Amino acid sequence: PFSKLTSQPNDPLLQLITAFSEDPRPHKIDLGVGVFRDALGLTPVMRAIKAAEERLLASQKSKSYLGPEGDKGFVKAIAALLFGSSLPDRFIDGIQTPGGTGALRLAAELLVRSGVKRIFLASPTWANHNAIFRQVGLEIIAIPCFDIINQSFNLAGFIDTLATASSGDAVLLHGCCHNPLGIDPTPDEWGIIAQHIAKLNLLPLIDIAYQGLGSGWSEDAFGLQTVLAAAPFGILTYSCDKNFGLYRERTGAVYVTSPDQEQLDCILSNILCLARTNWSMPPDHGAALVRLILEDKELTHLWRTELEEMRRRTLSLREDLARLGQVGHINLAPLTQGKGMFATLPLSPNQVEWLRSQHAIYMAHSGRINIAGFRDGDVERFGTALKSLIAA
Ligand code: PLP
Ligand code: TYF
Repeated sequence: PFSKLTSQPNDPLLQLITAFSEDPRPHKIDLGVGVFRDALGLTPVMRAIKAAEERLLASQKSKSYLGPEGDKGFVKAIAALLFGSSLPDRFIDGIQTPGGTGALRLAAELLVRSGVKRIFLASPTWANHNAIFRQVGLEIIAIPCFDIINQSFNLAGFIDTLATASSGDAVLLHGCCHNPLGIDPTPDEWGIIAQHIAKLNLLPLIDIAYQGLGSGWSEDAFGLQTVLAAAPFGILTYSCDKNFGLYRERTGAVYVTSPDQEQLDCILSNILCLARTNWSMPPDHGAALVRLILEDKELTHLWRTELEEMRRRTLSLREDLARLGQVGHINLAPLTQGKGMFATLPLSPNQVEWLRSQHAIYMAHSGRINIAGFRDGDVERFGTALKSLIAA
């Protein structure tokens, strides 16, 4: 029965994890998969998470089923932090999902169920966005609007392509810390984007997986709040896997915003139905920890302090990189304008391969680097490697 199948490639980003770990060179640098790392190159469990785990171990009385909506306290706590009082004219509800990926999968299936045929997105985007939308049968319209040489967002280009959308089409936006470019619209640009989305009657789907790692917790929510306030309906997909360091615990949520409660209830009943057929109910552990942290002042303070340390480390690495300035055709100075862990450099796949074979520097084939992957002293070595690449 399987003779019609053809072999599929592995995710090239996830393959880098194995390739890096098998490389015996001690000076190797891992700028590949997008996990936060400290100055030693480690991704430790956050102290707030460890403390919450101790409390959970002591207090959890049952592991009985919760239901397809997952941990309601978690969903409510994230919504409060994410939306605050920014959407007084909207009704909001959501459910817990297995990571941001689970949220995106449900959102994509909901779009198809609702009769949406096309989704517009700024290109390039996270590879899994394209894969998920394609798999559910949505047509993807790529919007070319990034200038990688100058590390800038081309608003006019974005709006020009968006203007070709029809009423009812969806548009995907990264809430903050764009993956793979690290280039986000400015607050003014968010305002203009929101106006166009509302005027064209498009359905915004906002994916946010790095809240608190860009400009700050509330600053990082400005864009999504602006868009969701302007459009009558919206979908938001959320991941806690970076900002709570939960990764393999698969912790996320999907929310819908609506101008009236009745329609919201109907949409949510469809989301619950989709969750049941995909995974029945989400894994509990990560969401229980996030809830314990957010329901406790002390743990919230500890977590916010750690998150801010992570954000500052990424910022200071951006500054270190920017100080390298112009290296051949690559100008690293604008990297200070970028947000979050990622930046994409104008490197060809051959050049990426060369950096790996000659200098043990690992990054995505697209030229994307995970800025948090630099340990102390690595930025200088990276600069030297780039110079020798340009000279080669
Ligand atoms: N959305 C974006 C933009 C991401 O970069 C990621 C990365 O992991 C996700 C969603 C998915 O997150 P999760 O690991 O929670 O599925
Ligand atoms: O872009 C990244 O590196 C992260 C991690 O299939 C990731 O978002 C990468 C690929 C993948 C799942 C997670």
